[in-house]
Amino acid sequence: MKFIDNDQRPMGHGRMLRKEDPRFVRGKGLFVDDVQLPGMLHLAILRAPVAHGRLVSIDVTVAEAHPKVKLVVTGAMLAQRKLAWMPTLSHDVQAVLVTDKVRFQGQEVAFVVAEDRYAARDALELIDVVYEPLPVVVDARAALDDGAPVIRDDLAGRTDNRIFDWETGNRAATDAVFAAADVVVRQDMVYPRVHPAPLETCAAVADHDAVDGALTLWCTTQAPHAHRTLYALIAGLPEHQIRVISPDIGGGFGNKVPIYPGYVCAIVASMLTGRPVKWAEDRSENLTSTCFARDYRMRGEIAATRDGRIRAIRTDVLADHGAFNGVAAPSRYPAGFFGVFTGSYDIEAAYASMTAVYTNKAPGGIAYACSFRITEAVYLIERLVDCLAHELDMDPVELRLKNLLRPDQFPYTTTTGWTYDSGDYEATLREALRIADYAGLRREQAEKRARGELMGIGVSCFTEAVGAGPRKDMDIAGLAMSDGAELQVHPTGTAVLRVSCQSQGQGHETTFAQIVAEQIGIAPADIKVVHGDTEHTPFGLGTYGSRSTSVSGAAAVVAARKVRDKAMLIASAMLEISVTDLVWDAGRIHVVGDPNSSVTIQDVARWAYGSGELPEGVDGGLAAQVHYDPSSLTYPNGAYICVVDVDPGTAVVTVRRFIAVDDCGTRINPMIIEGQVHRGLTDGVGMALMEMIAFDDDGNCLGASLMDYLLPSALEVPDWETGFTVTPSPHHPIGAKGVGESATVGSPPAVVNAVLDALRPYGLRHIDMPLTPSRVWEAISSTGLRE
Ligand code: PCD
Repeated sequence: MKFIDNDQRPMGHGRMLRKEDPRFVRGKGLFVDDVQLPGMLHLAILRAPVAHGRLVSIDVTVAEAHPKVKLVVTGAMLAQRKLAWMPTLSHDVQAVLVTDKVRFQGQEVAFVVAEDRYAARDALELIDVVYEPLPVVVDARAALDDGAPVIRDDLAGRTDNRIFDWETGNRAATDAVFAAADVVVRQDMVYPRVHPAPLETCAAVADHDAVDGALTLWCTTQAPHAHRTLYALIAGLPEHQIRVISPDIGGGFGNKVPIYPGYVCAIVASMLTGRPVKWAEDRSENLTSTCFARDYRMRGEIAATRDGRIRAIRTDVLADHGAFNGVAAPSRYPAGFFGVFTGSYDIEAAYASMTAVYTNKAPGGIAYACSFRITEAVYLIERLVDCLAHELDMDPVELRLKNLLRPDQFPYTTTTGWTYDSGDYEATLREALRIADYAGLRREQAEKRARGELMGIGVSCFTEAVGAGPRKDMDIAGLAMSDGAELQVHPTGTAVLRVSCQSQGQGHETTFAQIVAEQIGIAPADIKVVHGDTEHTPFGLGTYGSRSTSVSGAAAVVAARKVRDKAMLIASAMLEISVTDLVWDAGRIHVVGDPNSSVTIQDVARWAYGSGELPEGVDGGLAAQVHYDPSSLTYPNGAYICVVDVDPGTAVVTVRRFIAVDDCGTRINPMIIEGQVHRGLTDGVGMALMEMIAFDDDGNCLGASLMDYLLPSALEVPDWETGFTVTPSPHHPIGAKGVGESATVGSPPAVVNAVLDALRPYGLRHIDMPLTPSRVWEAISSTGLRE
């Protein structure tokens, strides 16, 4: 059953070229910034130069006098309309425009609406603002100091910067295992603040029709339906009068999940001017003011027996959420899915505690290419396992093999309460070892070490938790995380599938057509997938946390199966035989034992809309609609091996090879999966070696452009070597699990483990990401072992 790939199948799942690519490669996509409406105005936002400062005065008279300026709006003006603050996705509020004080550099202070983008930007310079600087807090630890300036004094009764305290697992049981353990290893580590940095920045075009009261919003959102509901709540507009259109999206990566002030400003501007208004960020605005990710300081501890049996894990985390808690995570999970920090191992006891704080940084904690904080959790455990291997002087693969969950343990409930659906972790790891020729790599390393060369091999085994989520447990802003799908087969036998998820480049127009094709035998080319328009799709929570395949994909399967069931009934009337005497065979329905007596799904469709007789109780037409509530999450897993060379003269790390074996259950389109994995691995190498959004003591963002914030390009990454195992999810209707973020989640620890393995001769156990040449150089120098 394993290692089977449906490469060559013409009809359903398989390696099919992407239906959306002909328009993308010809530059014919429609992105928000391509939307041009008659009479459209342009909006630009004035952003705060200081990170913390009281707003003393703001004078917009000169800007208003600019000949091309139509409107200038300040926080005070929004406050009059009760629009100065908006809810975030995590039960906090965020300023749309500053009314009282600035809380991070780049925060929205005022906006200008003008006839063109350049005039709007020019007029920003004409606004005169006086700030009274306040002491700045950029360090999460300092935010907890007694007497630290209170950043969120807008919240009634606030006397400190603590957002929440959270814990999971059993503290006493974990402490007891630690107290009795043979070996305990402790390691502090930082997962630095990084930014999703999608190719397309955030943008919106708002068009409010004052006559009929309807609002159309073209918007870079990963969750059009959820956004519509929130706009209804924020702006007090009737929800049925709001249409959110998320056209082609140039990458989301979690960056386009929250509602940003710019979107709200565009809506307000259109309402006030009576004209369509476009707002589009530039790169620096995107990097400095939209949601960042990670920024966790973790103290990790792992307890084991002397022979390498992992028994317990314990961690304490300080989470920096920036000035507004903009985290996108299901309500009951303020720390996202960090609770899955026991990873791929059978661990007796675990305990995590976390404190989240406000700092003078842009709002944060977005699920950037991870299912809500699982990236941090995977990094923690995978680094700790390597630290333990270091301590025990054991091969990191051998240590993992000793502790990985066994196939017969599934479904497996972790000590922190997460039930993994399926997996064969050892098979996945063994496949990676085979592709890598692990033994050969270790031999090569030994030879190189003898010559003073620094080669490292790093391993990581990860478990993701995707497909949020069951409505009994998971909601965002009160909206349960289930998804809709509607499938309509036309009289001529082509079909339209309408889904609530939202592609940002993943290829849903292809894979969702394949999902349906596999079920009803209509070719993917004849199935159109409609998404990203609240007027034309069923309600659902959108695309992030790799949830589309697990939730919307399941909805599509169930809708298709309903259509198939109805087609069988109609076929029984057409063939004048009982439905129990019919068999379904990939789009053809025939009489048992008589393949020649058959009708196709296309024949059935024509009949369904025609005047032919239908069975008792069956109505005309061929369509179905479903709202799918997943019973649980799906848990993809993977085993990654990274090979690096560290230049002893410059401390530059080169990733020479990277082997990624992923198990996402049933594979719909292997080509798309490989693309997803390649992308995620590039992300992972970037975070491990290059990316970090840093701040100086005054709260100036030091990563405000792509000159300063380094993103990896093809030059920094090797040719990826991918493999797979297939362990279907038992509760997903086709056994598929998500895969979109797996590689981003699983790869950073493999890279860091590889670098530390290369530096073994120096006795180093840990260096914090990003492993830039200067950091690696400093670490090597600190050992005193280099002359
Ligand atoms: N698949 C297949 N098979 C399987 C699975 C899957 O084939 N088994 C495929 C599908 O269909 C799609 C893809 O693959 O197409 C993916 O999927 P998934 O995993 O389900 O996911 P989704 O939901 O769809 O998506 C989402 C993700 C995320 S989340 C992210 S970050 C990223 C990824 O996705 N993003 C992006 N990827 C991508 N790609 C691109 N191109 N772009 C983008 O933006 Mo978050 O939370 O948001 O942070």
